[in-house]
Amino acid sequence: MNISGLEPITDTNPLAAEDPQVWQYIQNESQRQANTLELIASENHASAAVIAAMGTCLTNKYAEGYPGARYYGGCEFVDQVEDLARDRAKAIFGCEHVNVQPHSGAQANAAVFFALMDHGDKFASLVLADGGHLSHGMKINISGKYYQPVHYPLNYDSGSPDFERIDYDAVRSVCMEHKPKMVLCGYSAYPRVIDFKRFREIADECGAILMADIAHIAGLIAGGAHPSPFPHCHVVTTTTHKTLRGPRGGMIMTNDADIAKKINRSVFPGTQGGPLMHVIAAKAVCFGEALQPAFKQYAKQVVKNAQALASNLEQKGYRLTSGGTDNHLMLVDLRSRDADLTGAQAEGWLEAAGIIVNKNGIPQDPRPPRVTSGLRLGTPATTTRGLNEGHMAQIADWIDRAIAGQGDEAATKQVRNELQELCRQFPLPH
Ligand code: DSN
Repeated sequence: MNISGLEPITDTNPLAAEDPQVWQYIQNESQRQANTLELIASENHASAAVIAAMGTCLTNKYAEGYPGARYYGGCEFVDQVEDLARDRAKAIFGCEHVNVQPHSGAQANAAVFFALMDHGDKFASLVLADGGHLSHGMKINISGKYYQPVHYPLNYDSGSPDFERIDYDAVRSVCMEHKPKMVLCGYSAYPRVIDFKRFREIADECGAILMADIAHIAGLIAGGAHPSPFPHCHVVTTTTHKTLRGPRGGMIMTNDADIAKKINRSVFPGTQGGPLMHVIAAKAVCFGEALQPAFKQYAKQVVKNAQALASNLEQKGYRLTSGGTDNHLMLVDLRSRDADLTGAQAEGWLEAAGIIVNKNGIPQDPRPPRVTSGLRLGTPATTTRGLNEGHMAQIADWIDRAIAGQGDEAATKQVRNELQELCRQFPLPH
């Protein structure tokens, strides 16, 4: 890793002066981010303003409770911050009730489950291995231990035009058979548009609450590049740091006053204590950015870039699950290039060349999660950097060369040198 050009340690930076070791590690990470291309679909580059909000005195404040009803004195200004964050989120997503306190997406999901289901209740979701999330019913997660997941399938018929897409008829069958208390849609590795209206029809037919976890696509929804879960879903969770490009954190939204009341009690004191007010301030800043017209352009460009990257990879012979993408991510089936190639190998070769990705299982992957047959690639971070469809053709070429080189030192170095020139031309926003 090239970390030359680090700023010298000076006593004008309080962190550098007090703890040069931590400061140095942070500088190294900053240089790593600057000198590589980030294609992890769940990562992004937050703005300098978002990052500045997190490094403030709001971290000092205890504010258990909600604005106007706290268990601590001195909350006048943090109340304003939390109200502002909630109001901006309502304006972005067009909903009536928002809780901005969840520390993460998994915490938000746990709070919704705790609010709306009893121990042992059934819920329907997509299994992690098919693109779901660990908090959607993985056996060793609280969602799979305290509640009963029943999983609906994708279409597994390779001859079907809907291969590897949500099979809505099968969702309906599973839901009508099991009568779950909740139906959960929204995924971590699913490249296609989600039909929230169809999910609501199924939920209504089987008498279930409809929950959407829009962690991955929240920024696309905010920017009008993916349909909204409202008014179809009863409750919606998200993270704020993926396509939404804010601080690391979670959020829960609903239009139902009764659900909102239960959710608020479930977040605090049900599953969390004091909110992270410095992070909530950064959420407010992020939401302010998402309300700007430029964010619509950003969201649309994320999708255009993903589609450009997808078609360039397909031209090079890589099979993409479901045949492409409608959103910010794609799943590459590496076996289409070489039956023995694994996600773990490709992830390592790409990282050495300066392209950061994650290995990812593909639907019905015979290999275990630490190996996998696939890669998940996404364009939120490179789009933030200012890259466009033309750059995606170049990136597809680098990906292909790095994989074909199988870690060969000269081939890897060549890609890395070319890529660093692009990184220099498109610096990070912070
Ligand atoms: N770990 C996240 C992702 O990468 O999709 C989901 O929480």
